[in-house]
Amino acid sequence: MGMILYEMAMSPNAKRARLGLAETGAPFERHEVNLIVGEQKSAAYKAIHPLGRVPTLDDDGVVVWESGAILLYLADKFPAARLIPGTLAERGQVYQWLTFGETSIHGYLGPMGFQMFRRAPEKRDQQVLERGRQRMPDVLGVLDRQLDGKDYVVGAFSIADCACAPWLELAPGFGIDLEPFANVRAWMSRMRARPSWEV
Ligand SMILES: N[C@@H](CCC(=O)N[C@@H](CS)C(=O)NCC(=O)O)C(=O)O
Repeated sequence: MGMILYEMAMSPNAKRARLGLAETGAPFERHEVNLIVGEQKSAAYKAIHPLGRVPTLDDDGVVVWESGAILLYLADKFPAARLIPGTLAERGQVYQWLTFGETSIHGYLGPMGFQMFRRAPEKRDQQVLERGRQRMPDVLGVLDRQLDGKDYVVGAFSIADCACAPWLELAPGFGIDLEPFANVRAWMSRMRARPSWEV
């Protein structure tokens, strides 16, 4: 059966997992779950992801959901892909920035994305959008300083990059200006240039 990624192509959380999968070089099958028509809440899908969200990885019967967990699983399964560094100190940094991607970045941009993509313009909760626009510059400043002098978040490419980049791609469309964050912009360009970005 091999690896199957249940995803929706345009979902940034799914893109995190897909980036990791593409970086391994291993074959995998993509199964589109149509979130717009509610396929994620079907009984069949909830049998593999009880919350009814994407992404989910099914690796020959080993089912993992939560994009961060999928990335960690892939890093363990494919050591030759070097998705995570070797020393505990370096791995600690990857865990930190991977979690930063899930909490600090997704924490603001996820709810903004829900308003932007799932609500009609006149029904959008402006407080959610305003809070994200106010708080994200702090988050971006921290990431920008971390990237100073580095090609990727912890130096070498890792799953931390896969966890942080997909939501940031949407930030300008949500009214968040990336202009002041030159290191973030340069790193996003490097991410877009990797073949995995287009998979
Ligand atoms: N923390 C989860 C978040 C997953 C998530 O919220 N996915 C969204 C798509 S970006 C989803 O499936 N939403 C559908 C729904 O909640 O009904 C992860 O990183 O995998």
